[in-house]
Amino acid sequence: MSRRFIAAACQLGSISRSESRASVVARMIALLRQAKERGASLAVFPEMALTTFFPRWLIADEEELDSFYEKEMPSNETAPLFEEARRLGLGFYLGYAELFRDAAGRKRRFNTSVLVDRAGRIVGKYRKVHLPGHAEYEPERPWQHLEKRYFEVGDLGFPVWRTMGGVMGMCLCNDRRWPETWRVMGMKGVELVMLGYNTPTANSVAAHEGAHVRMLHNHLSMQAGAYQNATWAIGTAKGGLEEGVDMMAGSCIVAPTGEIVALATTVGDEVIAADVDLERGRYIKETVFNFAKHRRIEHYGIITGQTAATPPPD
Ligand code: CDT
Repeated sequence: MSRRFIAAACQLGSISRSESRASVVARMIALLRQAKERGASLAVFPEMALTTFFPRWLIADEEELDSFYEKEMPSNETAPLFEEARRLGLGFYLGYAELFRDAAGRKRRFNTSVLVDRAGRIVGKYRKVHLPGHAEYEPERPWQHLEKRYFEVGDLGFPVWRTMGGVMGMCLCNDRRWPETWRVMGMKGVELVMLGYNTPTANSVAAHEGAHVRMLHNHLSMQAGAYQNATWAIGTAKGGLEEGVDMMAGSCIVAPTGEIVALATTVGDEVIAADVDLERGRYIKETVFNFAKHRRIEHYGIITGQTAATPPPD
C-alpha cells in the first residue's frame, strides 16, 4: 500500500443542540466528497463530531444525557457515512461519545474515536485519556466543561495500528497538550497521529488568556508533538459559535518537521488537504530523535512515578 497519499482534515462548523444526527451526517458526507475531489484517501473529523459539545451543560435528565451518546458504531444514523466513505475509497477518523453496558449491566461512557480503513472496516478504537474540566457544576463558570462527569478515563492506552500504508495513532482534544500522549505513540513508531478537538476560543476560568494565545497553544502542542516524535499530525476542529460559546477552528495538518502544511481559514465546514509522505519523518527518527541512541530512561522515572509536580522546599 502506498506510503504517500493525500489526507484531509474535515472541519465542522457549529452543531446546535437540536440538530439531528441525519443532518450532521449529511454535512460530513458533503465534506467527504470534497475531500475526495481534492484527491484524499484519508479524512479526519472532529472530536464528538455527531452532536453539539454537550459537556458545556449540566444535564440532570439521564435519558436526555444518553441521547448524546452512540450506542453502536456504525448505527442506522451513521451507516450512510461509512457507506459513502467506502464507496469513495476513503479511510476516516471519527470522534463520538460512546455508551455501552458492560457484563455487569453497568453503563460505561467514554469519549471515543475510531479509525476506519478504506474498505469501511473499523480497524482501531481509542478512548480519551486526558479528560479536562470538572465533575461537579461550577456556578462561577460562564459555561461548564463536565467531561470528568460524563466520561470515564480511557482504558485502552495509546495504541497504534499498522494500516493504510503506515503506523497510525489517535488521540482526542486535550490529549494533544500532553507530551506523554505523543511520546507513548512515538515509542511505538507512530507515523501519523489523528485527533479531533472542541476548544472554546476563551478560557472560561482565565479571561485574560487571549484567543490568539489559545490558538498558539493549539498549534504549538501539535507542532511540538509531531516534531519530537517525527510523525505527521492532523488536528480537526469543531469551530464557530455553538450554543453561545465561540469554538476555536484552526484545523491543521502538521509535517514531521513540525511545519503546518495546511491550515483552515474559516470557522465553518471546511476541507483542508495535504500531500502526506510517511517517509518524510524517517530522517528525524534516524538522527536527532533516534530514540534507541539518545533517550536516557534512567532519568525519566518521575514521569510515570508521580502526577503532581513537587518543587523543592523554599
Ligand atoms: N474537548 C477538550 O478536551 N477541550 C479542552 C478544553 C479545555 S477547557 C476545560 C482542550 O484542551 O482543548
